[in-house]
Amino acid sequence: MMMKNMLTIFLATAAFILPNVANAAEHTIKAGARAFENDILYVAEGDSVHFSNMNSHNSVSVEGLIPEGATPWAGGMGENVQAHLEKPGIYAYVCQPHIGFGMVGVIIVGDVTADDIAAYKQKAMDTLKGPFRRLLGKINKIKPTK
Ligand SMILES: [Cu+2]
Repeated sequence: MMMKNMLTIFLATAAFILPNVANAAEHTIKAGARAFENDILYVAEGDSVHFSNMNSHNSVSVEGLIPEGATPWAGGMGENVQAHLEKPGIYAYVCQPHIGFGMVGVIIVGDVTADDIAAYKQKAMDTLKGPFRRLLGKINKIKPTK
């Protein structure tokens, strides 16, 4: 009985101290012919995303359009790269050979407000050039989570 109580206390403490580790989920974004599925994905802080079926594609995060201090990723062609999303906020990414087809996406990590989205959209409009502006269509579809 004593051991069981101690185990319960230990597990409760571990879950409290390590919420991201305890609850981290892995999501998959699949490369279709000329699009990511899903191209607008909502996940929790600490989750990771695995890009799959990347045979003739890549996934590269967009500089300046990931949260401050977040780790960027740059998968090579055909690489089923994994992104660890430790910082809350909005992450934009593209498939470099297919940006012009609109093969771009956004991942929303944790909670974002309407104000967060408006500020992100403004930054995107100010910085994205040429085919990268295809991202604006995805950003316009992001919904506040609180
Ligand atoms: Cu592609």
